Amino acid sequence: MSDLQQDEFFMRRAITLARKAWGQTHPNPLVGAVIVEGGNVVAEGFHAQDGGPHAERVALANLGRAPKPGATLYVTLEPCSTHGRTGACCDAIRESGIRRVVVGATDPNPAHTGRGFEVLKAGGIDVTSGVLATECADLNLIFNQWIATGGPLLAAKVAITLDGKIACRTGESKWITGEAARADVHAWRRYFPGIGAGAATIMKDNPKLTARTASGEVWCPLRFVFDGLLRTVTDAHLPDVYTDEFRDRTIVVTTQHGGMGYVKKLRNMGVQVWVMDTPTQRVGFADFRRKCVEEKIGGVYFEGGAQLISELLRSRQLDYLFAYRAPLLFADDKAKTMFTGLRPERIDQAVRLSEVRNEVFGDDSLMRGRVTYP
Ligand code: AOF
Ligand code: ZN
Repeated sequence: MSDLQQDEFFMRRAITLARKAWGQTHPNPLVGAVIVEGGNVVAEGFHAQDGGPHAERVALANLGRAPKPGATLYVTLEPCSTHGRTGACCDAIRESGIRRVVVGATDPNPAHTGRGFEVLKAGGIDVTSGVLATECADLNLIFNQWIATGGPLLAAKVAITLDGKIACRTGESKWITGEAARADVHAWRRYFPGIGAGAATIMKDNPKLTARTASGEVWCPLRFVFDGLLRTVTDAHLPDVYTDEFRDRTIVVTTQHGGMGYVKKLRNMGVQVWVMDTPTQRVGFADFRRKCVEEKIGGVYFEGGAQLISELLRSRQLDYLFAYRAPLLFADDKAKTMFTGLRPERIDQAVRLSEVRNEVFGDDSLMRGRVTYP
């Protein structure tokens, strides 16, 4: 193995470790670290939760002795150089006597960016940065957004045919994508603090909006129901998200036009309601974003339907898109289309994804990336 191959090999292990805290560190990042001596991993660590010890310190503690001369620390994120809720990792590394550090992504936190490298180098440590940097940064879609903008990552998931359809002309939509793609959706549901769906989707599908984790347990994120007029609430019927065991994790986002009687009814049942002050009968996503900032909600994963997600796009509030595409063609202009409402006349007026990642799930493929507006 060349030196670069060796660095990438151990960085991959650090990435795997970072993922162990998938969805559990917000608003802090996922970070993994390994200590290598003589070509062998001798200690590992990851950042398990917000406010907890950092990955580098966990790995050093797990080693339980001084690193041997020639030891290398691999870490997916630039070590912190300030004393936050925990001491600066750069200090811990310098004190440990480790002489070589290999880093994945640069920390986008303005308090840290680039400083960690300087501090380590000033301490006589040999620093290699940027190893699998894209993969390491990709661990932290939400943290990267929150630390740079102070706001949440509003993301949407769509499952479409090759011609961009989400249902046949009859409305049949189950299932466009296969099982492997749907399992990946569950993993992303676990990553995001909140899931969002519109009133139409709640009424049509009565979804649970929970995630099945790899170990088979059920995880319930915050579940946002966007329902400006409270159409999902009637005297006769209520969807499962308002009545199940996780109903205190459901937040109905509505307007003052929604009928205060039903707001009270929901609150009495233990469901949370955000009444947004708006002149229209629909919830504005810029207002929703501001409310997420207030409530410190780092990201929301919108799952439908087409109208809600198109509106997010039209209002330029969609930050990230997960597009699963199945090898199907409906070739029917009466089949339901995912995105509507924009009218580009030239290609350069189109919405485009950047930082694109392509992944394969059986015969389906996922293209995901940051939404950039013309
Ligand atoms: C690291 N290793 O494992 C993590 C880092 O409030 P604190 O003390 O947890 O500090 C949070 C900041 O530290 C966070 O914004 C990010 O810049 C960095 N996170 N750094 O060296 C880690 N979790
Ligand atoms: Zn740190």
